[in-house]
Amino acid sequence: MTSATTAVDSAMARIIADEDAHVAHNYHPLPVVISRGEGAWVTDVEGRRYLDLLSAYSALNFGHGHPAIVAAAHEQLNRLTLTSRAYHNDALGPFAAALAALCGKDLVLPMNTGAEAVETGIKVARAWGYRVKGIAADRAQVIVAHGNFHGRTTTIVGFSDDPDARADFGPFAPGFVHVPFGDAAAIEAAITPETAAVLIEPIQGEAGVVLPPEGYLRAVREICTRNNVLFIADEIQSGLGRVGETFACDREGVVPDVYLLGKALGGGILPVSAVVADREVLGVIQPGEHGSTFGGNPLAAAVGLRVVEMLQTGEFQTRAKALGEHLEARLDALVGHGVTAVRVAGLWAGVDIDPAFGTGREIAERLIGRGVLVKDTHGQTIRIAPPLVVRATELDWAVEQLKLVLAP
Ligand code: IF1
Repeated sequence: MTSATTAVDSAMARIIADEDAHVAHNYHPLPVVISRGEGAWVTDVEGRRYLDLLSAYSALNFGHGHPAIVAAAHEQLNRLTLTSRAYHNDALGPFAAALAALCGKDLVLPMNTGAEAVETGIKVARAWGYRVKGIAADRAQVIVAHGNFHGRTTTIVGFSDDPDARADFGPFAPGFVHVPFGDAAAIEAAITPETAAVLIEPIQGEAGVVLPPEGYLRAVREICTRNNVLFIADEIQSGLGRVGETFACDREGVVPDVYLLGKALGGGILPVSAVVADREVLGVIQPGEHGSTFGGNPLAAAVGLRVVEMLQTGEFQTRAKALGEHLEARLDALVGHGVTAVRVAGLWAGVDIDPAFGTGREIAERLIGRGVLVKDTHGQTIRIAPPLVVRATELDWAVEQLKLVLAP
């Protein structure tokens, strides 16, 4: 080890020690300190480059520092960043109009984080249940799926079935009914006159990129329509090009009553989320009944508008579909060679590691040494979600690195 390397390593160690000393330990980060990002690549404090196959859990669909998004942010940053919704501003309307059109809906309720969009969606569904469907006060039920991940607020973790997400955070809100993910008949059986909505991820992300059986989303759509129940699709991670379509629901030609959007809607620059639905649903919310200091701020709206404009062409969706097929073929070749199963939707893959070759975390750590960033989830699975600007040759190289670290 040269003195220069020692010095540099100690610089990295100092940064990690600082973070360790001053930041709450609510994460266990992988041992890499990133200081720059461009496109699908990031660079650490020692100048080493990594292909980013996590994309901040799909918040970086357009890559690090996409020039068109950065330009939109700079223009707005130098003009007006925040007004609150106490006043109008000249950025929110155009953003909401474009996003509503992208979704084929009437109205947008802008928020900031994904969890806020989920919480807002639950409030809207309950208000619709009472004011439109006629459910008795405080009796509304929302059907959710086992294995769900919708965020970290106490309401949301209250209907999670992940012990790590809910331990010692109770008491929890009532009004949620669990069914197995992928089982439409179970949803039908769980519906009562007090059911206001079904809330599901069209593809379960945290669970390990779990795809439902073909036809599931169509069945959920039909069951919700027939029972006058809102179909709320949490597309916060699966939406906005990730799965080779604008939304994961598009894979089955299904339009939910409510879209929950976030992550990539902020262009990888700032938190932007939204609840998008027709007037008959979102119109139940009256002035003063819901809000957020930053929700719909001009900077978020300018970035969000640019993101929507980039999705309107369909180029990112087409690219993700084609590259996803390319990626799937290469990952499938690893099955039986350190990999036990692969699940792919567009440029989003869950790869289950054979325990004989290591845990998901161990594989992620080995990949860091080869310049590839992934994230493990639930023990044996690694998630692969590159920015949609990634190149086929970069995917080939990354899968080759995975093959090399899968040594028994
Ligand atoms: C963490 C997981 C992914 C989401 C869906 C809502 C939200 C998320 C489908 C809430 C957020 C993030 C949160 C982050 C890690 C990451 C994650 F591992 F936690 F589950 F992506 F799979 N709906 N997912 O995936 O959005 O409030 O975070 O903006 O909490 O560790 P948020």
